[in-house]
Amino acid sequence: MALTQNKSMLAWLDEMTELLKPDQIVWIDGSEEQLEELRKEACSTGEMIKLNEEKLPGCYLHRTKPNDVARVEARTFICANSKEEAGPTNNWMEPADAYKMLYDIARGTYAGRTMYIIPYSMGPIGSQFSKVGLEVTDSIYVVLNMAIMTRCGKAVLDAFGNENTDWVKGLHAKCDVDEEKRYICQFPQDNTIISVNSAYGGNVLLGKKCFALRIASYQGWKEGWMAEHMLILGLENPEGEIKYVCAAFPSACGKTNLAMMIPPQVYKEKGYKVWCVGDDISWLRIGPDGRLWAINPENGFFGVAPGTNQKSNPNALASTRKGTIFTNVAHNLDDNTVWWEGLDKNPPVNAVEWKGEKVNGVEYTAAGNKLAHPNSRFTAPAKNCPCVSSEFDSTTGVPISAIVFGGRRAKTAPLVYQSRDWNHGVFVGSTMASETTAAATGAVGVVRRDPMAMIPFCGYNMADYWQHWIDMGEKLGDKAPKIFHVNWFRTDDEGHFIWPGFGDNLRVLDWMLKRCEGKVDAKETAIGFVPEVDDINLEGLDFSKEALAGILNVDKDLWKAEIPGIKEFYAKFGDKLPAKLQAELDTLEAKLAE
Ligand code: GTP
Ligand code: SPV
Ligand code: MN
Repeated sequence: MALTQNKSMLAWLDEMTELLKPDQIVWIDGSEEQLEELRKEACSTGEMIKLNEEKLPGCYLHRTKPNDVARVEARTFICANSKEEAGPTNNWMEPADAYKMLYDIARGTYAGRTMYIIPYSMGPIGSQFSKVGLEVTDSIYVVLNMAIMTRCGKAVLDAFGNENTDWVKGLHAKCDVDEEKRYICQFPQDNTIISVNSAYGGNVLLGKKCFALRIASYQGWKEGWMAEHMLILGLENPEGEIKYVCAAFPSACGKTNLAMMIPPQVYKEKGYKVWCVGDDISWLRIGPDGRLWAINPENGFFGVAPGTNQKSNPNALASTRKGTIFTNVAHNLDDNTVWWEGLDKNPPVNAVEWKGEKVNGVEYTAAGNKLAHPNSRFTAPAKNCPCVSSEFDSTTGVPISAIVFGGRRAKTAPLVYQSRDWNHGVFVGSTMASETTAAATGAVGVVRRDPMAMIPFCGYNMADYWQHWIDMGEKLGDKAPKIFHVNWFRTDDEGHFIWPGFGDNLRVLDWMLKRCEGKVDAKETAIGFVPEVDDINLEGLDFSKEALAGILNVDKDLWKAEIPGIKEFYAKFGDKLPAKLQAELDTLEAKLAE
């Protein structure tokens, strides 16, 4: 029986049923009993493997097809009414053509399968910030992941009501998981998402990147708010005051790690604490007090497994110890647990690598093979995180003091710098560059422009998006958060990371918040304000001031060499490039020539 009488929802579901021809229809009501039934069913078909109930209670392992392990940016489309609306950085398809092609691919593919209908809320149910979606899917794995990543079930529909039409349609059909026919399409003007021929994370958990970033960024533009690829953390000082920070880093560049880091010992002793509000996505609005407020629209973490360990990120690891779904990690057959590169130095002898082949893990890794896929992930409930913020379910969100941009740059970008003002900060975000990672298919380690870490996720023309940032800054005025840029990934001549990173990044956050409060001076350079060497606290850290000076250094020649790349990138936007960004570029060029 339908869980809602909402007319617009029922009409669309009729259309989907007619198109997809499922054998059965199951509404996801959000109850633990129903989810438990589905877990059992997934285990009975081999779709999931139940892990050691003592060591990892309520945890499961899933393997995707080897051709389906990451987001597919080349096959992701913004189906806006015109190519110009999608802009030069998005793939575009004419909406009518796209619907026809996608419906032809999906038609009848639920035959012999069940259509699961997932009602979900991005953001706490009933919050003014939140938005509702329906996802239909033929994958239990998707249902179980969405049940962790979102607030879902009957309660969402009850709060939504029967007349409301402001919701997002999401069709997922795994079809044959054929990569030649894989498409991830967003129709911003119709609040619609269609994803076919994949069964991997970011391509199919439609509430996440497809809705909460691509569709929501467009909605935010139209409605006067922002959807960003940003973590949200609270830093509590010894006086018990908490200041909140949002940070945008490209995929697999450290958001989850920063969002739940453990302060270095010297800070812990003084009473500093970090609270995690979100690790991937922020929705930001101007509050009644004129400040910028953020919520995390998600309810769980879909985090990168490799590199997560007791030392690098104990809070993330703790989050994965119960009620978690692991995807494409290695299976340790000795004790029915999981393993990944960087978990510890003891790969299991008796292992199944991520593609499903039984191997001797010690020999296999010694020969240079990876047991877990580099983009293997955990789906963990946010409530599992030992440092989850008490504001996690707040319907009004948290006020933001600082916005941080960052990426992977072996050279060029210093450890940290601050923009001169909001518009200069928008310029810094718009010219961000980072080395690509395994989070998307394609080459890894290639430097590309990734403005605000949104290149794969902006649902409209990026020039309009930058103008929207500038407009938001104007509305915020002197209440605007301060904008910074960080780079944890500077390398030495042997290619080793110089800065220790992880928990020690708090030392840099500390400087940023002191800057926000006007408690510390800085050195003005051509690219913005850089810390004086003595102002980054190195107490308790085996790291020399000379090394720090090295990674704070702004090399004018390297920056001059950046300019042609920025110009080339900006040129793609033609007349649409906001004049204020062109002016910032001219200023940078002039300052570098001084
Ligand atoms: P998405 O979930 O793809 O959006 O990624 P993310 O930005 O949340 O990245 P995450 O925190 O999962 O980090 C990805 C990789 O970067 C992991 O392998 C980490 O070990 C590594 N990493 C994170 N923080 C640091 C750091 O401060 N220094 C160094 N050297 N590596 C880091
Ligand atoms: C990212 O790639 O930025 C992720 C993982 O957070 S996915 O959900 O697959 O997009
Ligand atoms: Mn992400």
